[in-house]
Amino acid sequence: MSLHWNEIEKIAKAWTIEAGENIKKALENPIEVKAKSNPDDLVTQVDKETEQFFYQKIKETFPGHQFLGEEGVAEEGKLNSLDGTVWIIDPIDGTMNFVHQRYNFAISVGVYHEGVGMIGIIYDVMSNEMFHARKGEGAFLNDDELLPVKERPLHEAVIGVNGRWLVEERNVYQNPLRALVRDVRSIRSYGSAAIEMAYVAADRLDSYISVKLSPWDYAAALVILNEVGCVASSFSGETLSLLESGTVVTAKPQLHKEVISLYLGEEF
Ligand code: 2AM
Ligand code: CA
Repeated sequence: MSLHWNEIEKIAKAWTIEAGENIKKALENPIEVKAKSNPDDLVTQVDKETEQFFYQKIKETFPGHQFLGEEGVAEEGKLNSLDGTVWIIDPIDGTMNFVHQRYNFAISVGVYHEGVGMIGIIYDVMSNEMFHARKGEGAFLNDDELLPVKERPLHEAVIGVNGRWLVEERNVYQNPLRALVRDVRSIRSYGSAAIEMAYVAADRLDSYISVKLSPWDYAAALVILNEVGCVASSFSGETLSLLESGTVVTAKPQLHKEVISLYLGEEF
């Protein structure tokens, strides 16, 4: 069984590197950008081609596996169960960075078996940093093993959060988030949830918080975070769904408890 997952992990990493090379090549030409749900929600032909690349590879190599991707290229339509082995993929996490900066975006690949996270890969394409983990085998940044995380008190914590959530009037969490941002040492916003959660695992951030993420944003991150002893849940402390979007708080365990009990866990 463990050899099986070892093989799948090797294949998944090789495909991720190849997809990254294709994305770098695509950046040599103009990128065609379209808006999705709103004018700031962007998608490019590279997002779609990259998802298609993974979908084809998975269907050819593992015809019995299921597929969930942000751009919805799967011919079988929407995923509605986590039965068997499921690949959950964000072809480009941080599309706005991809378009505006040509930097700070990642390919995120999570592989789950009967709902349990087995493999997580977050590949920051331009910085050549691959964060990866296999269940029970530790987490790595390229060839270096990541250490189990050490706690830092809340007032010394640096957390990843998108500043928009602090000024968005319709966001019911605006006030508790503002209180949290006042109390921590500082905040950072990199524009790619996958990279920010990988940074929590690598101890570059103490926590990452978002009012809305989707399964493809965090599927890979959950596997990596778990291996270094970090915790992830919704703002009310529930396990994250792999089929629905929602609020997300990831952090070192003690900090996670404090953020939920003192700031985000109550109804406001
Ligand atoms: P994306 O680039 O794959 O869309 C930006 O703060 C982060 O939030 C990115 O990881 C982005 O992923 C994600 N994101 C942006 N809009 C989102 C939405 N409506 N639902 C879920 N995730 C979103
Ligand atoms: Ca995406």
